[in-house]
Amino acid sequence: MSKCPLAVTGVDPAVLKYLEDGFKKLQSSSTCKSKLKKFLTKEVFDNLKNLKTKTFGSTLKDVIQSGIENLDSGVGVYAPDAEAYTVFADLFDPIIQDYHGGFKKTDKHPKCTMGDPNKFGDVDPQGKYVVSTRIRCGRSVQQFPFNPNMTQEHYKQLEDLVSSTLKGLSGELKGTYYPLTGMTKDVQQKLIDDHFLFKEGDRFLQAANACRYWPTGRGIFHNDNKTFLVWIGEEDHMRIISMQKGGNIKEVYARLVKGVEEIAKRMKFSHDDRLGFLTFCPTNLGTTIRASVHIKLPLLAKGGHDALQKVADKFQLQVRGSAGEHSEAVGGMYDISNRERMGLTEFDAVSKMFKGITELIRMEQELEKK
Ligand code: ADP
Ligand code: DAR
Repeated sequence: MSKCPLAVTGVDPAVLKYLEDGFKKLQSSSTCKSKLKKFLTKEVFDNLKNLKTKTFGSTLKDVIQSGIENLDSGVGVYAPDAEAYTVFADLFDPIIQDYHGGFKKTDKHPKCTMGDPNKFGDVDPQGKYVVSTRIRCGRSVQQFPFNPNMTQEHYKQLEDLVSSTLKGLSGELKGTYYPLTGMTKDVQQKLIDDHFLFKEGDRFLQAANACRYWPTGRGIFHNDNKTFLVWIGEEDHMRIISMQKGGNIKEVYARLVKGVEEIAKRMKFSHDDRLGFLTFCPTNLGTTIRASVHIKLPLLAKGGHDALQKVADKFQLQVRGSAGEHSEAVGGMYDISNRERMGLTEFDAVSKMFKGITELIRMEQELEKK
């Protein structure tokens, strides 16, 4: 019996059978390299399989089902509610440490520190390499579970709460909410193709039970210029986004800071003293910041994605394709961003991207001279 005050027992026998079969499938796979496989040892599995979270009754199945159904997952786990990070800590903590550059279970994420956006500038003033800049963070609204345990009513309540709160924004942040329900496929696809709206059908999220009742409760808020946007009900309850053409990190970050601070005056977010802001996926915990550029570095990228990632590793940067995660680069344009989001401040996360991209551009220019 767990000593965790947020844990209760009494898991349904059908869930236990799924877990036993899933554990065998995971352990017998010779190709799976997920962090789930690496850290779900028999001891951890036996410690956790009979536990549920106290408030929403989330089980280990809710945590690992995506990684069981998708053996090619990189991580393979999601948190079905805020309590899961505590109840299933034996699995989450080593995964967090492995992904976030050694953030140990005894480490404490720093207080939210946005810092001064004016310390940044334009990472590519000549506009030769950087096509656009995007900085986003995720927020989970207190009192709601995360995707796997959200009912249709939860999605409707979340959408009503967030969209009505965003109506209070003014100035550059003022905008309109567009629900996916009723949005024409043409409008939706144009927003996705223009990198404003989240894609649909991610098999990892589907297997995590993150797409139920779709498109109920899902949508996008954005200002007229589409430089300040908020996603509702995709992977996280909210993704708050600032983006624009070019490499002016200062302007993009300043707008995000203003937007996050304005929204934080109006809503309460799930936050943990040790882990920082809580999100559906453990890769987004802490600052939840992903600061990215769409960038063309033809000489550094001559060897393709993997070659560019090898260079980017030096600066703890992650390389994604032109349409973001799980996509390929089109026309030599890559999405490069900070990889780690925990154990550092929001300002540090953006600073890592700013410094890393500055170095990559310098390296590209050195190659141009040869
Ligand atoms: P997230 O950033 O929310 O983790 P994705 O990697 O799927 O999710 O990216 C979401 C969308 O944001 C995709 O359409 C992606 O092309 C777009 N995107 C990411 N970085 C940039 C950028 N610097 N400029 C323009 N669009 C971007
Ligand atoms: N499919 C998950 C994705 C992990 C990180 N990306 C997120 N959260 N969008 C995996 O384990 O590969």
